[in-house]
Amino acid sequence: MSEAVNTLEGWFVLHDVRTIDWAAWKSISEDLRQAALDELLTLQQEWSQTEENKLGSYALYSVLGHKGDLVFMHLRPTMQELNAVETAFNKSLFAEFTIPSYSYVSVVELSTYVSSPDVDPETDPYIQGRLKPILPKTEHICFYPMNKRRQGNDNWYMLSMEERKSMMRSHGMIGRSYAGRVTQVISGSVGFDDWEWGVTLFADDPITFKKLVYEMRFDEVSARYGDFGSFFVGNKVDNTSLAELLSM
Ligand code: 76R
Repeated sequence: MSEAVNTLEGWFVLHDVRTIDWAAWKSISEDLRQAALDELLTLQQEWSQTEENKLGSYALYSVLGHKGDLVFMHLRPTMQELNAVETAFNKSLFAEFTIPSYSYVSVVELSTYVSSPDVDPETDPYIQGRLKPILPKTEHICFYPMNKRRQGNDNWYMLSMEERKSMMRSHGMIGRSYAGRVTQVISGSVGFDDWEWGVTLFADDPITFKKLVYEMRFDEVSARYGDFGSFFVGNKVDNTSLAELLSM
């Protein structure tokens, strides 16, 4: 049996994609729409406060295409807290005008393929910061789930630790050449959701997503062992653009 890599886990993650029921939203009064928006802004204020207190993080993007209209990304220290955020939103007036279209449950994960053995992950501020990330406020988000392939001769889980380490090193080198242009949050979802990882990328220029993902396709770990789910791409929504997006 090959040796499993040791992983470090941080905050739990929920990607919650909603489609707006525009016909229903349009059919209610301006006052009711305003009340729903105000309540949503109050929820957002709570989420921002949690983020300021470093007890979680939050991002809201409007999704392009028919896969959904909004993606809420929440991070919390426990599954209970994450579930509470989801439930609070579901009880809100605005949620009555949304249809859940996709969700993904995972936990921020760092593997130790390329980590230094001299560092104590429990106390190292850099590692702790990556495990409990405050999400960047970039203009765009890109999310997709993925697996490592287990098929015939292409079985990631049958490779030796040394082989996987060397491929992950090459992967990390490509990633690092995008430093400053993209921030990635890798979250593990084995046992939690339908794929093995969630990949969330943040960038100000959406072309960076295309370039990075394309370049990685040529790298062995993605070319040979990567299987990918649906891609979601979105634009940042702040309070002003949220009001605009929802105005009739
Ligand atoms: O943690 C680290 O930064 C060290 C190096 C590193 C690891 C261990 C790293 C760096 N990644 C790691 C693990 Mn990654 N990553 C992806 C995708 O589309 C594709 O082809 C794959 C999706 C992208 C775009 C990406 C970007 N990475 C992983 C794992 C877990 C593998 C396992 O445990 O078997 C997955 C699934 C995965 C997938 N990666 C980086 C990036 C980028 C941009 C970096 C550089 C980060 C930096 O140094 O700032």
